[in-house]
Amino acid sequence: MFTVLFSFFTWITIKMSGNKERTFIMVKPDGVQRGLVGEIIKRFEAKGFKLVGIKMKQASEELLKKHYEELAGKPFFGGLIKYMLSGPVVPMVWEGLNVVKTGRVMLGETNPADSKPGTIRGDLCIQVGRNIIHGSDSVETAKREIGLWFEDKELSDWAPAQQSWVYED
Ligand code: IDP
Ligand code: MG
Repeated sequence: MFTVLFSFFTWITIKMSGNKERTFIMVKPDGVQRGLVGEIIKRFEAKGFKLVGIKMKQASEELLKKHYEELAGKPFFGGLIKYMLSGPVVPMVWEGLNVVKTGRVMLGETNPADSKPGTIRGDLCIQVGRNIIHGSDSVETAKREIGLWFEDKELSDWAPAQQSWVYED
């Protein structure tokens, strides 16, 4: 009996923690300037993901260099930092089952020219240096990026009324 109950609760916990995966999504300065914040939020909302954090912010050079630290050696790094400093960004945290991987699929490829129609980059932008949106590439990266851009108290843990209509159980 104990084993059955234990397995059941472990199963429930695993299922729920899957639905609680989080990713860091950010509308870049060109997305903000082009009035695409609403369009981007709309796609994540309509998919069924849950918004748990959002703000508008003029990022500092220090924050952006940390955010993109693994690209520091690339020839486009200077231009990337300048682009990201060129105006406010809209950082967000979205939650849901496989949201990191699915979020990347929704974004499309890094280069909009390689992105399929139906994806955000495939539909809404043209060049790699103006690709309007950032999305974490792994669960580990997402944790690091969320920690860089948000304090814990800025994230809301809430239960959407639609939850049981989005997930099977
Ligand atoms: P990702 O945003 O799809 O994860 P990354 O390889 O992590 O792509 O690169 C981060 C960002 O750096 C890209 O979104 C894009 O803004 C910029 N970037 C990447 N490659 C190039 C390039 O070849 N030229 C200019 N900018 C680039
Ligand atoms: Mg990346």
